Amino acid sequence: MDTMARIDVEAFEDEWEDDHSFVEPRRKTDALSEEAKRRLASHETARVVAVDRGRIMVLIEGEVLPARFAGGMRGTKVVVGDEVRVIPPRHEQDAARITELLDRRSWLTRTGDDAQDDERVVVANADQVVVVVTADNLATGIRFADRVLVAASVGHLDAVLCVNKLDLIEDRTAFDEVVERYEDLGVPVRGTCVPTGEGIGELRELLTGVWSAFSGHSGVGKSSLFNLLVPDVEQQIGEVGRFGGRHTTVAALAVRIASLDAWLVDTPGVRSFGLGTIEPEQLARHLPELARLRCELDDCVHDGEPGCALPAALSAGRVHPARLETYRRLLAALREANA
Ligand SMILES: Nc1nc2c(ncn2[C@@H]2O[C@H](COP(=O)(O)OP(=O)(O)OP(=O)(O)O)[C@@H](O)[C@H]2O)c(=O)[nH]1
Ligand SMILES: [Mg+2]
Ligand SMILES: [Zn+2]
Repeated sequence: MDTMARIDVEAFEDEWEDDHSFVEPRRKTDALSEEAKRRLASHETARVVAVDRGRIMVLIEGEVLPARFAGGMRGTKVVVGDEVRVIPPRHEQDAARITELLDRRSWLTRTGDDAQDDERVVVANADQVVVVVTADNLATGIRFADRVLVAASVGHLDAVLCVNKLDLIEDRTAFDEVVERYEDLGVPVRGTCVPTGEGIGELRELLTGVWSAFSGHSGVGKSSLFNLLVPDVEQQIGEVGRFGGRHTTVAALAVRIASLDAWLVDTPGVRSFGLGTIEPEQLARHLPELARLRCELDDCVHDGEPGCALPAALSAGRVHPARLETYRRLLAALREANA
């Protein structure tokens, strides 16, 4: 049953007009009276836990409820993880009304491809992104992961790398090498296997006490891991809404793991992770081993400039050749896209 889709928008806005207790949120809060500010602040804060097309579910004091934008908020977009102020519904069948979108602490955004600037926020306010790749497609996965790591740096998130489907490889040399390379950068790496449960405990440990969002290509096993990590997820999905039931994840969904004091966000798989909003000159700042370089030029992009510290760092092993290759590839892609 889909109650939200049946809400009559006009009736809804009539009700909104009549609601004199409510303060027009479009106005700058500075322009409001103290009394109005107090009323606005008294609206409860809620967390967006699911968004599927127009449908929004929010968590208010432990309860997951459908929500709609209040009249003055039309055109606003929220994503999973957003904090909003809401007026709780008066009747059980009603939707909560979102009256304000609060500032984001962090954001993971991507564009369709590097040439586009159609920024899509994958998740807001998460502490870390868990980039899921597969052991049998490691090179492709790492190219993807390097992009997500840049986006995580831009959006103030930490990152974890999860190499799933360990059962599909026999020789773990390449995997071991990836562990070393990324742990050196401060990115924890965990190898996992859903059928055997290998590595799940180690992954779970990294999730404790924080908000984590999965990111990865379609079919890498994000939802399988999610289901393993959140054993009662079926029940929670039932509560959250009517989005489930398909194999390929179509909408982001946040679920709380009470035993870990953690939140986990499953996201739909993506084909590409575009970095279209990043200026080529800014890119190096988001690769930690390059950000640390002290070159003569402040705005060195480590592309043959005089006094560049990169060659020395490379021969001293402080920059991994594979990561440099990544950097050069991304730099070329962003330059081409900006050209
Ligand atoms: N062999 C193997 N298969 C796995 C493993 N983890 C997941 N799978 C399988 O991979 C397929 C895709 O898994 P999903 O969990 O749906 O992948 P996803 O990343 O959520 O995909 P999207 O929702 O499309 O983004 C399913 O058939 C899973 O059973 C694993 O560790 N080993
Ligand atoms: Mg999925
Ligand atoms: Zn340099």
